[in-house]
Amino acid sequence: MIKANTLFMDGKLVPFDLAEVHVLTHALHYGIGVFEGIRAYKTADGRSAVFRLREHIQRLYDSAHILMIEIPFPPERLEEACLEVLRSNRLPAGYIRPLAFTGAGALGVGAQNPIQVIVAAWPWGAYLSEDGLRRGIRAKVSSFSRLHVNVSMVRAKITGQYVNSFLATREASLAGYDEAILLDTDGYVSEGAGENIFVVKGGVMRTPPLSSAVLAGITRDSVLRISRDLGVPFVEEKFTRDTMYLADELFLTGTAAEVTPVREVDNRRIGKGEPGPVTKRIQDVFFRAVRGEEPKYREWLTAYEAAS
Ligand code: PPE
Repeated sequence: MIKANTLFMDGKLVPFDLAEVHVLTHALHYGIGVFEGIRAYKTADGRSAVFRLREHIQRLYDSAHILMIEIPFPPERLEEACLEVLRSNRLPAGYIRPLAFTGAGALGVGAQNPIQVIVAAWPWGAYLSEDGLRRGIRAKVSSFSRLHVNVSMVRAKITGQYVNSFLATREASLAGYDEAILLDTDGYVSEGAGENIFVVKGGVMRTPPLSSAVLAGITRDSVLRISRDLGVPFVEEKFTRDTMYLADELFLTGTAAEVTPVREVDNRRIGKGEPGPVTKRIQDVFFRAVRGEEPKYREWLTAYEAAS
């Protein structure tokens, strides 16, 4: 159960327990909302920082633009709201969840109700477990396909689209796996239920291109930048399910999942069945970057003081 002191709702900080909506809230019925997941980390200098705050808030507005819902605040206000929520809850690290959704009023799919906005934050440890981050997880290709590009809006992080991810993760966990990997409707690998995916073979990294049915992950973008700087060759191209089985290494990236190695897919061991050298290097630089230990990635961090 998530618990906090306050959260941001429709323009101001409100007590956590008073942040309520009506049961006839339009978004609750039709999934009309856009959201983000952002992480804040403790940094090496004893302070704290939000990772790639501007890019996440920009993606929230891009998602809203695609869905044609207008967020009644400028982006700078929501960037500030993220920091306010962290400070007011005295969170030196945590997960931040901005959400904009169609509020109560009329019902009917096309009803035009006021847009409500919240930003909440809470502590959230490793998404796919600490052990998963260290040793790698076991994944299963889902029987559900990633929504076709003409069904979903892949550039947008729309709440309703997560029914697809929900079905896939439930199926995978009931079958005893840690996470689901979804293929697109042509049968090519697209992404995890809440993560982008990378394979490594012969020292070359591959990830599906942004022209396919994948979210333009901000962690994906960070990993590509880190790979370029490390001199790890990579290509953005489609690949098939069996390419995963034959990979030397496989890993998932996401704000919640960070950089999580995958040690097994569909009961086939990946490489040596443990995180490989490329994955470990990228994971290491990524965690150094979020903690402010890599000067060249400082621009990704927005510093704040947790205790005010
Ligand atoms: N694909 C999907 C489908 C996805 O949901 C995420 C994030 C990503 C890729 C990676 O994107 P990025 O966070 O920008 O690197 N998933 C979010 C929600 C997880 C949840 O269970 O809630 C997240 O990681 O915050």
